[in-house]
Amino acid sequence: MKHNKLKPFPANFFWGGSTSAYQIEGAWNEDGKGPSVIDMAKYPEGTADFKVASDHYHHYKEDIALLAEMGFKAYRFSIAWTRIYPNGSGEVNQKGIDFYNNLINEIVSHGIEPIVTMYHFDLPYALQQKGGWSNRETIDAFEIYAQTLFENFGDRVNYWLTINEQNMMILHGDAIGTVDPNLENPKKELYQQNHHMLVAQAKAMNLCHQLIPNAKIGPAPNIVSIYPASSKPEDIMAAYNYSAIRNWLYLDMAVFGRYNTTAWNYFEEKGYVPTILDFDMEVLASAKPDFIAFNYYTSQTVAASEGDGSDIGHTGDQHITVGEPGVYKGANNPNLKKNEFGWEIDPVGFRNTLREIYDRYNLPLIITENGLGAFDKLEEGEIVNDPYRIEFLRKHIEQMQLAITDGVEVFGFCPWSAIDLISTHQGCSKRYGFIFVNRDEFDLKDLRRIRKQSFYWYKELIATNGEKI
Ligand code: BGP
Repeated sequence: MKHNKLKPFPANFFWGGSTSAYQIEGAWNEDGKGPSVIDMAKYPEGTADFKVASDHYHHYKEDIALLAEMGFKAYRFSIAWTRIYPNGSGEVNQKGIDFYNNLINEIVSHGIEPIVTMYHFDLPYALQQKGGWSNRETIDAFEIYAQTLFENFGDRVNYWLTINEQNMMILHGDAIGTVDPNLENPKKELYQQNHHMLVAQAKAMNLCHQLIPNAKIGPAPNIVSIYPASSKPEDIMAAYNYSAIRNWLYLDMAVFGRYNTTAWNYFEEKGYVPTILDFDMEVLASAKPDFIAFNYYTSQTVAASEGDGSDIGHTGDQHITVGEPGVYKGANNPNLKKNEFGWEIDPVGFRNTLREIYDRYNLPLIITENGLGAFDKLEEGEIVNDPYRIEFLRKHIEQMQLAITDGVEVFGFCPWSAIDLISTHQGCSKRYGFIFVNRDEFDLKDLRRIRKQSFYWYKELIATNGEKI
């Protein structure tokens, strides 16, 4: 729809940015922290691991001061489960609690709203060794961990996100580093793990409402509009299939507490039906999120399956469609340009996605990731020019405002990433932040922080509540 007049961004809109613990903190084995699956995973040769990352653990005061200088209203970060429970369960590590108390105090003292992801890919390795999410004990461990977070930080944290991109861990966990390489029947097992994560999420949402009634909690999947490659009815069916498996399986469960019909049918067809225990469905139906958080980088396009191996295109990236025989085939969208990493750029798709989610679930929305990875360069005079990032974000913010004008309730935008950090599986040269961190793939240099051109642009945008895009 064309609008003659745009609605302004709501007052108190959460302009902010996002990070995750393992990608920014470093200090991977300090102060009692246990190893996570990410610490133990193998990464492609030539890319940095996550051991030092941006060393935020030792720079957090300086980092939060910079976010405050940009005018951040909210900051989305994750808590490392292994700092709180080094073995996933058992003894609490007080130093981990202390670190996040200090971090949250720092954030709050600058008038920034903390938005906390409880679990962002970094499952405690000790739990993985006992079967990880295949083992129902991990549900109990997550519930206890959630309770510890609510009890220790619930007096200052009003916004909670349960699990980051559960759907990407199921669909692309091998690329992310979360899949146990020893799984015998990975796909079937992953949908069993998925079921357990959904139950764990439901329990955490209920617990949050009981223990800190004024707080709000929601899921944080990666949701994007799925386009059919053509108007061929078979292509449209493929888009329905992939939408159900990629998007609605997760949100239908989080919001309505039931399995999406198409996704369930897919489980039956492929032999992936999970074992469901008595009361699981009751727990799932009882839990209600207060909002939906989602990450959006690109739309995806699919065509009808050819029914053979040719359906499987590119593998190894969480934002490029893979395809599955008999279900859908990944396709390029000839209308869209790609970034340097082959991800299609689709700001209008962002508006489409916002509308699709809101029409379906009618809950307030917050974007917890959106952004552009690029090989930024530090120039003489402490200058980092990143006009491509400004352009990317500007176009997405414009479309978000159009979605708001369409009637979608959006209460925040936290692009990826607040500060440079290590990419999920492409090392540190692929940068996303408003703030440059001076290190190379393997040379840690001085890790000093440098404001990029986008820092000043975003600062002004926030100061004008999005009027000056
Ligand atoms: C999302 C993850 C983030 C982040 C982002 C960018 O899937 O939630 O943790 O890494 O993608 O991806 P990448 O780091 O692969 O460029």
